[in-house]
Amino acid sequence: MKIGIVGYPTYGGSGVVATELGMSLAKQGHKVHFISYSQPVRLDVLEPNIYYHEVNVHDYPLFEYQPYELALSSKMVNVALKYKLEVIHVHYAIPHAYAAYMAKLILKDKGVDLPIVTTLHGTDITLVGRNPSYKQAVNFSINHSDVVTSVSESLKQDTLSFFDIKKEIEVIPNFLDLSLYKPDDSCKHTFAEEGEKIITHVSNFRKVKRISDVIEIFHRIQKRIPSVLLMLGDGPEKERARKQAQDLDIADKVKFLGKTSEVERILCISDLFVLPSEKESFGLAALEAMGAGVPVISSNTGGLGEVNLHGITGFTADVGNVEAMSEGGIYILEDSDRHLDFARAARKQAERFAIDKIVPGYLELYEKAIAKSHV
Ligand code: GMT
Repeated sequence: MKIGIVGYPTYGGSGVVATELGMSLAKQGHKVHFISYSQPVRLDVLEPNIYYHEVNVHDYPLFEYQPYELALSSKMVNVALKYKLEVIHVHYAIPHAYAAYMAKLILKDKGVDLPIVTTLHGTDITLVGRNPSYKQAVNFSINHSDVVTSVSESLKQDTLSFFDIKKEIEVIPNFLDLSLYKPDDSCKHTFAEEGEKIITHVSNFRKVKRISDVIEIFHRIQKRIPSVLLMLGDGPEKERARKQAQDLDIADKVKFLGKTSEVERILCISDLFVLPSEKESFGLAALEAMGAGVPVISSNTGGLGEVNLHGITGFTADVGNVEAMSEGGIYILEDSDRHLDFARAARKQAERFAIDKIVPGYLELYEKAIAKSHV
């Protein structure tokens, strides 16, 4: 199959899912064409069957805002025609689904029918998409996609309640490559003293992640359990978090590691993962921790409860309930047999989301969409 994939190239979850999906399809022999404004961070362009097409936005002094959607639609049309794409899969509705619809119309004018698959990821619905500035266009482009998927049941329900949706939404959860998580404690001493537990958080440090709750939860846990906090990723809330750690006098225990390519290795030496987000349609970061056999303390917002099973793989609590989240963390960490039970359950739950179980679902949808377009 010749497949186009459009997504964000950055560290955000939707970009990671788009990239991992495309690379997995390429390994199976499909020709996968990535279209984005820069090369996706996890994309290995040297692998066979992978092609990368950069969207270039031509600047002009008249523009205060560059017309990215226009350039993206044009690029989709050019790639579709040149490489005879059979389907195009866009990740994150804004502006990708809208640009894809325009590309579809242009192609139709040239006698080509290109089915569009749109995957909704989270904030494109729950935060940005419902904003009055975008709502009409998002609603329209979801309804005009040939196939729509969402990464959790919760996100599907949010989409149906925030928008006027006439399309069936298929839930295809996010996935992970379990072979990347290999138990190896050898670098634990790099971050923690003998007897200290390692607590980890990974995100893009946006407000929605409630970074100050991460620090507060750790502050409470480390009073009872000797531990360090590893903060992986980067973003707008990072400096505030650093200051909070200083004010709480725990700066020496909170280590900011920035954007790292060693996420899997660091998860494999972690004892607990913390994700207290305000909104989280799925929580891929939590799933990745569970793949490494790390119990998770999270909020119960959005799709997090579909990933982190309360009392089994970790604990969930209402957004902002740092007391319950830190008590849950202490309960898991204070008894090594109990910790092992949670860790094993976390890994077992992650196995339900193994890449080879989930990706065939996307292929089936592509086939259906292509078959429909030939009718
Ligand atoms: O919030 C992020 O980390 C980035 C964002 C994205 O779209 O890039 O993540 C969303 O998509 C991820 C992949 O499907 C989900 O795992 C995240 O839960 C979701 N984030 C939110 O809903 C806030």
